Amino acid sequence: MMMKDFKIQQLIEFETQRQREGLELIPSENYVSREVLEAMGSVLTNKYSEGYPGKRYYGGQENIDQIEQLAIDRAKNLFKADHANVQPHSGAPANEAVYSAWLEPGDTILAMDLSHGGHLTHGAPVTRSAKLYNFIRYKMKDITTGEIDYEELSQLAYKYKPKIILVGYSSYPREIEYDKVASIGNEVGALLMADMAHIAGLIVGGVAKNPFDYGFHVITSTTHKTLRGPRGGLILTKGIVSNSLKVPETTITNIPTLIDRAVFPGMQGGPHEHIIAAKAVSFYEALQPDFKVYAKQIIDNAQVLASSLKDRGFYLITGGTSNHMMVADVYQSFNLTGDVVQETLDSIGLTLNKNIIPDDKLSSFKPSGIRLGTPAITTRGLKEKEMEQIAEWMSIAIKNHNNSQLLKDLKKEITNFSLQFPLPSD
Ligand code: DSN
Repeated sequence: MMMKDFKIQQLIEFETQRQREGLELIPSENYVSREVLEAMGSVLTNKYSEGYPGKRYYGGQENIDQIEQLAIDRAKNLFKADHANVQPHSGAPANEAVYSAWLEPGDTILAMDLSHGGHLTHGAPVTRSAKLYNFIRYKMKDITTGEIDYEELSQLAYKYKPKIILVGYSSYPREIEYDKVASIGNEVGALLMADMAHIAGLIVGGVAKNPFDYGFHVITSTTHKTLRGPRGGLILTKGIVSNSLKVPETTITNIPTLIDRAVFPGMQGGPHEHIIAAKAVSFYEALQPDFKVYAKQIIDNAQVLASSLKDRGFYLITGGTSNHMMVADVYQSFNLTGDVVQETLDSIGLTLNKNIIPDDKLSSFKPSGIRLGTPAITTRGLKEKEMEQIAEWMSIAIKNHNNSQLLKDLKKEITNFSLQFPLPSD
């Protein structure tokens, strides 16, 4: 399509080219299908539809209601949930909506320390939630294995009686023992909340555990990471929404109703129905049998990438990975900070992100670590043997980060390689 706005058109073309010529290793990114892109770019963006299917404030909803209901039904099916709210604009508002549905200002949330893997919205001091609520932190017990300190978690839960215990992380490469957390949470009467943004696609692909199987009450997620949908958010619960107009009491039975009201009208106005349609399309794709093959390949690739990196001297936090991501302490391994490694690899077409490591002595702008993962490169069709090659490129580039000619040669090699693996939307 030719746009009259040449500047934006050209920048979109440059970005498409950048994506084609490089390999995306940021573990929270992915490449969507053409169908997902087309739903996002549709006339659905023209429509206002405050409310929920069958209960809207504006007319003209006969198609919108069906679209949103399909998204809801497919999300429920994927996650074995009783209720889904598909309206949150992204992961941060999804988490905030749960907090505001269940908590009063000043209430306590027990969540993972941010340097040990917790997300920004799990209480980073700079966020609105951290100003409103009282966040208490648990950590890993042992960063060489990644085992969470469930004993500390239990002690903190008894001491502070949190209203929410939150699991699910942004830079944690191991599985969570949901049963242990659920039994602690049930003893202290906390809402059990799992932020599954990073591993949602692994759960629905059957290669990671589903927190609902262990009695969790609420799952939040983004839809654009391993789930491979549009940029957006999602909240899933057990139980059904009440049709009563009365203000619901803060009980577990009422959690679906409390959350729906916290999203709209509590936090958001008109839902983005073009994005909701794209969510529905990506949920349809995730329900197909080949999504299970994709999810398993993400893990298989991550296993090979982790061991290939270790063979080349990368010190991996927790010793490796059980999911799609790895966090490497490059300061310890190569005496380079994460930002230098990120820039070096960017220059050869491998994109990953600098990342703090547990209890990092350095700053978040110049941290000790990097974070990388396999969801996007697996979508491109890369398999185990290409993981070894990526680790080799990373190692050569990092060890020769001052050799600009060598980096240029690597960039050419990686461009030629990447072009053999088209984007799914090409
Ligand atoms: N920015 C996302 C990530 O990279 O994990 C989380 O919001």
